[in-house]
Amino acid sequence: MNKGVTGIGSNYVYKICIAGAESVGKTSTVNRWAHGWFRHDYKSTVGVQHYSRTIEMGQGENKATIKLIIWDMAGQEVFKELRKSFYDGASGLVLMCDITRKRTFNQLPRWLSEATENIGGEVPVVVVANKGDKKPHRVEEKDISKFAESLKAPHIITSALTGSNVTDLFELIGGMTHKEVQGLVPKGHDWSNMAKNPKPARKTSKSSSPGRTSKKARRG
Ligand SMILES: Nc1nc2c(ncn2[C@@H]2O[C@H](COP(=O)(O)OP(=O)(O)OP(=O)(O)O)[C@@H](O)[C@H]2O)c(=O)[nH]1
Ligand SMILES: [Mg+2]
Repeated sequence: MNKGVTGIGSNYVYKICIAGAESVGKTSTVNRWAHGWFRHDYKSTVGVQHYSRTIEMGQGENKATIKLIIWDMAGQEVFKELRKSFYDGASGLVLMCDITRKRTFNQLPRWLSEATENIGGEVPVVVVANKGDKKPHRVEEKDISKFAESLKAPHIITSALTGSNVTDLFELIGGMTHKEVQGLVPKGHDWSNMAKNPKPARKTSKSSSPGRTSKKARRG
């Protein structure tokens, strides 16, 4: 299995899949990160879209230039079969729900199973609740946190509209993926002590308990 491609010198390239129900804001979040813009109308993704951006990680000897290739999956049910082939070779996974739609949160275990089965092994996971700007929030953060912790994953609340925590999200999954693929942490590493504040605006250090996919992930 391809667990990410090691580039030349300090350059590394990783494939990250972003999965979750239709209209949770996957494409919007990636567009915010890769291009810096947001569109209010909904144009569902057909199949998959690709984005890439290079980020700098670490300092001193640990400094690395990392290119993330994001595979933005179509969330609509009609693309279920088509999606299967898109997960191959992914080194990291972002599971996204819409914090204003409980159903999209309840479906995350199903998305995890789909990704895990088709990636064919364990990869680091970040659980994301998007549309943090929008009210009412119908998914409580404690439930998001509990689910994420069950996967040993960090969770983060983002807004593609305002850009809140979007950069943090990709730095988080990029860093986790890089460390795992390059063996900077042992395989199966428990990320739960990784310091990452998903809510910088509040200056409260919400714990991040990073995680990974597992073949034993429960189905939803
Ligand atoms: N208020 C608010 N709206 C958002 C946010 N992110 C996305 N949206 C809106 O939600 C709708 C769906 O966004 P998309 O990014 O297309 O959702 P998606 O998950 O890619 O959907 P599929 O491609 O069908 O799987 C669009 O109308 C966006 O403008 C957000 O953070 N806040
Ligand atoms: Mg989309």
